[in-house]
Amino acid sequence: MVTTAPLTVIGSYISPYVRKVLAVLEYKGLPYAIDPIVPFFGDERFARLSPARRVPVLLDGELALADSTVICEYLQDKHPTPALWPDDTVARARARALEEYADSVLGEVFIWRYFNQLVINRFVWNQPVDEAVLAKARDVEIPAALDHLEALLPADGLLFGPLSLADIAVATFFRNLGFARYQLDATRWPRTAAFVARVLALPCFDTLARFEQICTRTPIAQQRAALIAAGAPVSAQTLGRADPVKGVLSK
Ligand SMILES: N[C@@H](CCC(=O)N[C@@H](CS)C(=O)NCC(=O)O)C(=O)O
Repeated sequence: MVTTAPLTVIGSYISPYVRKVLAVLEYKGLPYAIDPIVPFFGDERFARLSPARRVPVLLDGELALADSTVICEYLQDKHPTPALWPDDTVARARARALEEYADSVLGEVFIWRYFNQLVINRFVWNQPVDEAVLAKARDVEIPAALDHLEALLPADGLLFGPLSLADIAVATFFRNLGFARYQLDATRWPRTAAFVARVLALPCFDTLARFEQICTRTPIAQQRAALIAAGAPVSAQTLGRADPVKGVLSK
């Protein structure tokens, strides 16, 4: 369905950073519209809103914000409950550190080294897989990140009691590993596997899964129409363009 709402998110359901913002909007019960453009397919108006040409962008009236953490902090400031951070100062600092780790390290390794080779290079740029980059990510870099998480993640429940942005930021990246058919070895990383399954099963993520699946099965040019037909809250306006362009920070 085509919809209008006070808040609009620009960016595809497939992006882990967009998913992080959508999960926060769902968790906080805030209505939104989405312009589900695949990164690299933003037009010149998009480039003015997001100088790095990256998604997500949040539009709230005259305000345009790029960067998922900045957006989530804004939503938290404007709509404080339910809170995205623990109350305790030390726990809050730990949560922020883990959220930053997820955005930077999991983003770099899971997305730019692994998902990029298998999905983006193939479906956006029509390029062959760089087997050396893929093998290093699969055999060295992803296992190192998983070892790190395995030591931090709880055996039960969530990281800091109630759901926090740290839980959301970690879990979102695993969805993309799944899209790239990475099999997480639950015997080697049992806490991580169970934690990710618990968080992704929460309603704020689960609601998005149907629309993500549509995107994974639909050619980029037809995704918007397919999402409208499936009832996704798609914005009336799009800042999409037909052909991809590399962003400022693209690898
Ligand atoms: N720090 C940014 C990272 C966003 C990001 O890397 N988005 C990717 C999509 S998953 C993107 O737009 N890539 C296109 C590009 O870099 O050209 C955030 O948290 O929003």
